[in-house]
Order: sequence, then structure tokens, then C-alpha cells
Amino acid sequence: MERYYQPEIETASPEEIAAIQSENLLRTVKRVYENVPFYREKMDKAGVRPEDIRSAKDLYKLPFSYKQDLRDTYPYGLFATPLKDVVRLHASSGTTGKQIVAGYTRKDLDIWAECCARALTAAGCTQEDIVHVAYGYGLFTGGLGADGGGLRIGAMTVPVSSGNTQRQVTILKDFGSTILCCTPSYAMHIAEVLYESGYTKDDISLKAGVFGAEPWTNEMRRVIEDKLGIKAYDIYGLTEVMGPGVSFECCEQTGMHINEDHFIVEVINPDTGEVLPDDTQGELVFTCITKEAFPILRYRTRDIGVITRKKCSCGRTLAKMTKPRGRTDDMLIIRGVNVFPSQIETVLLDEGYTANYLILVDRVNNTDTMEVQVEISSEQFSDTVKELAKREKKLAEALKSLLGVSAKVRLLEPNSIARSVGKAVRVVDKRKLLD
Ligand code: DLL
Repeated sequence: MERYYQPEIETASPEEIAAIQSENLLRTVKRVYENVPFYREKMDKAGVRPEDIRSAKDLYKLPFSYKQDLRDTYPYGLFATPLKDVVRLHASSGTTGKQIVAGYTRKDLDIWAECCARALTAAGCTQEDIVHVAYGYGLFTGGLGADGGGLRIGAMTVPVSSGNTQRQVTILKDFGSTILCCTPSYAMHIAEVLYESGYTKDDISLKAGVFGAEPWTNEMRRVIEDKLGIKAYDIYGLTEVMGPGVSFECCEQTGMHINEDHFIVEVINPDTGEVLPDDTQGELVFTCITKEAFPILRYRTRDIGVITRKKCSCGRTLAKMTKPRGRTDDMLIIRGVNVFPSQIETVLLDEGYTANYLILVDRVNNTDTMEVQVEISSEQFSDTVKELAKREKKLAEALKSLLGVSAKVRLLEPNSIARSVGKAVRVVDKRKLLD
């Protein structure tokens, strides 16, 4: 029997959801117009007044917002409450060195916990469960987001964070964790270490996993389910909109239900901005309608997906989105960390290298690998082997420090990377992330 965390919302009629959305949207638009100069100027420029938004149907009249807007207003320019009311910050990588900063009031954290509680409940979590959170804790939203959901349900929540995989296995075994939350690639790695340590799924008590933050295929789902003896559920979200729990999978496993009482989703043509009908592929755009501190409007996620309102066998009426089918920009997700090639280029140039580089991404033993190859100048090329090794180490450290994820560095002799006649090919991604 499917369980819901808030059946009155999760199975509400489309009319009820539309009414909630309109009411919340109107309030949010008025609030950001009054409190955030960025939105006021943008709306004035577009000739839209808060009064022009009379229901959720008028959403299309509002201007879009972009990652660039967050950079331009870094760090707090889009906050709609005084900083004294903000009780938590999270952040993720932007396209350059600057982070994308998200703020939360106490109420925002409460709603976030509620959204994650819905996701965990859909994966079968109850108060009786032991939720093992192996997403990273810290500025990344994964750890504390999932943690909030576990606490809200009243499950025993274990904040293991990511890394030290041997210890993850020990904790899974000894604590009897029943629900695992982490990135799907980390789940694969945990499974591997479990078996390498001489154990099998019979030695642990897991029954479900809630995995997201990066693309994963149904093929990968089957392997994880088989190795860990669980049912694996997808969860989606992004820092700019909230973090994990914007949408979540149910028992049907054919897409993720969007928490539509808190977020309005649109699918648009990324080139023209035109709003597309349901069941058509396009860029996902989210509007936060209940957030106090950082209620972003019509945010261009760059994630490509499809929205459907077809009846779901789980009984939920909330619209569903497919797994993201790619991105309209060049963002890579390496071991759950967002990485833009432009960030790598900035480091290379800062460290005195040329802009002749190549980023090779692969997945080896279910773990993402990244190698940055960069040409050195003729003068650098005459350095001793020892000096070159020192240079590689220094560059690897600079990359790790800015990206938050490690990369192997290979210095190449001058002119060894093929020059392109059109758009430079900077990234070779050998992972097969889509079905
Ligand atoms: O990844 C939030 C999150 C944490 C989601 C834990 C789920 C679980 P960001 O670091 O800001 O936030 O990255 C957001 O990651 O725009 C997608 O491109 C990608 N992404 C997130 N969830 C999924 C998923 C978190 N389930 C970016 N499938 C998004 C595919 C995902 N891609």
C-alpha cells in the first residue's frame, strides 16, 4: 500500500493545487517586487506590475531568472528577507569562481524538511526506519536536506556524510540502516566495497535508497537494486530552488512528482522561451512560491525534461517530471559536484598555463574520474621531470581547491592538443549517463 506524508496535498485535485499555487504566487510576486530591487527593476523593464499576476496562469508574463543573475547579485542580492531572519546558507558552484548562495529562514527549512519527508515516505520510510545519510554535509544541500526529511518523519537519522566508504559499510551493518540516501554513483561504490569486504546484501538491512544530485540510468538503478537488495528511488532538486526534494519518485518509478504546492514548474523552448505543453521535451523552469528568504522566480534550470499529468498508479496527483535528459549548458556533475569547464579554464589561466586544454571525464569502477590535460609552453617544457611533477601537483591542488572535487592533471608538450576550426572541444565525457 502506497503511503503519503501529506495525502491532502499529494492527492489533491488539480483545482485545489491550482488555487494553492495562485494564492502563493501572488503573495510571492508582491513580496519580491517590494523587497528585491533586482526583481522590481526586471519587472519594470518588462512592463509587468504585481497586479498583472492574477493567477498562476499569468506566470508567463514574468521575466526569467538565470544563474548569471545570482552571480551578479552575489551573495545576498536576491534575498527577500532581512539577513537577521536567514538562519541557514547553502551554496553550490557557479560558472566561475563565485558560488551560488541560497538562504533559508526557519520556515523555509521547515518546508524543505516537509518536501524531503514526502520523498522519504514515498520510498517507504516511517518512524521505525534508520536513515543513513551519505550525501555530503556542508554547503552542499544533499546532506542536511535529506537529514531534515528523516528527522521530520521521526526516523532515526544517521548523519554519516560522504567518504570513508569502509566506515559506511561498517555503519550500514552495525547500525542496521534501512534507508540509504546518497548519490547513485556513491551507492554503487558502497555496494562494491561491501562485497570487497566479504559481505553481501544479506549482511545489511537496507530496504530502499533515495538517490539523486546527478544523472543516472535505469540500468544503473537495476544494478544498485540488485547489489544492495533494495528498491532505488530518484530524487531531484537544485540549490537555487531549494535542494533535494523539489521532486521525488514513487513506487511506479516512471518520473518524479513535483511538490507543486511549493514550486510551479514550466517547460519551455530553451531558444525562444516559449512555454510548451505537457508531455513535450524542453528546459525545466521553476518558480518558488512559498520560500521566504530566496524565492527565485521562473528560474532557468538548464535541465532538459518532460512534464506529465497522466494518472499515476501511486495515487498522487502532483505532476511528474522525467529524469533530466541532459542540460542546455556545459555543466558537468563529477561525483555529485557541479563543475563548469569555465572554472577549470580560470584556474589554468591563473596558474600561468595556456587555454589549450582538454577535460576527460569517465566512470571507472562506478566512480567518476576527471583528467585535465593542458599544454605547457616551450620554456616550461624544458623543465626537469621533477619540476614538471611539482607543477602537476600544484595545479591539481589549485583545481581541487576551486572545484571542490579532485582531478588528475597531465601536462602535455606544446601543440599536442588538436586545434579545432570551429567551437573548441573542451570536454570528452565517456560516461553513458542516459538510457
Ligand atoms: O544536487 C541537490 C540534490 C541533492 C538533489 C541531493 C538530489 C539529491 P545542485 O548541487 O545545485 O543541487 O545541483 C543541481 O544537479 O540542476 C541537475 O542538473 C542535477 N540533478 C539533481 N538531481 C538530479 C537527479 C543538488 N535526480 C543539479 N537526476 C540539477 C539527474 C540531477 N540530475
